[in-house]
Amino acid sequence: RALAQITAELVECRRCPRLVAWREDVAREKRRAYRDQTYWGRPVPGFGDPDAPLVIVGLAPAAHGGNRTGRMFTGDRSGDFLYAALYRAGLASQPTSTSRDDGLSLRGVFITAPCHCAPPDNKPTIAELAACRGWIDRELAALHRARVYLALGKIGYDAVGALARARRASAGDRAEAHPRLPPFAHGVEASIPDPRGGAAAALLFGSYHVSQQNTQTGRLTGDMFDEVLRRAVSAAGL
Ligand code: DU
Ligand code: SF4
Repeated sequence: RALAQITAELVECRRCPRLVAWREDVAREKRRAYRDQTYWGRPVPGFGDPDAPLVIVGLAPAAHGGNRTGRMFTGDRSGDFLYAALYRAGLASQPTSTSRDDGLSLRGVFITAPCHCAPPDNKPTIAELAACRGWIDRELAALHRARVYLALGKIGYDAVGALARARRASAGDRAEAHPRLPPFAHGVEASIPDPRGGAAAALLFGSYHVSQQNTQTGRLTGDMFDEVLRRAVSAAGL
């Protein structure tokens, strides 16, 4: 299967020296609460339904979340918020996500990120995002039914927009066929060229990121996220 092949190659990637050092340092030093666990400490593959029409695009794995468990949004507060919402929407088999073998499965949705390794301060550099772009590009290409994208935060939003533009450019499509990508905002919705290179347009939604910084301060509430998710789910025909 295409995704399994991508995963097998991705987890060996050592292209970004700063991120390789960080993901391995964090895995060695650990957080006290997790000191008995073996951290993943590698690139974190996308996760979910290979037949998904809806793709959620985050930012990067968290140092003690995905970088510990080896699965996107698993084992941290962002994941608690996200998977609870996916469960409410009927897309996740359970509301919690604690480890790679917790039995969670997704239906209709796939989750990935433009940066597959945990970055210091949750901030990949422009060069690291550029280096990692080939991986998400391949993942999307393997998601043969993907047509609606829900980006969590500006970086994921711009990354999907850039992939879509690159596909259009390589297809020789006319620029005026799609309006300029509107700036990122919570609840924004944009028609974009298919990031998978197909002829039909795709749809890109933006939401504030599900990080604690947003969910603990009330900048992003469960209701606000559910509302955008509901629109994306409906557009995806789920
Ligand atoms: O068992 P598998 O088909 O190789 O799937 C790998 C991985 O993906 C497993 O942890 C469940 C998840 N998954 C899912 O969430 N939804 C699907 O429809 C298929 C697989
Ligand atoms: Fe490789 Fe991406 Fe990790 Fe860089 S961020 S080392 S390109 S998987």
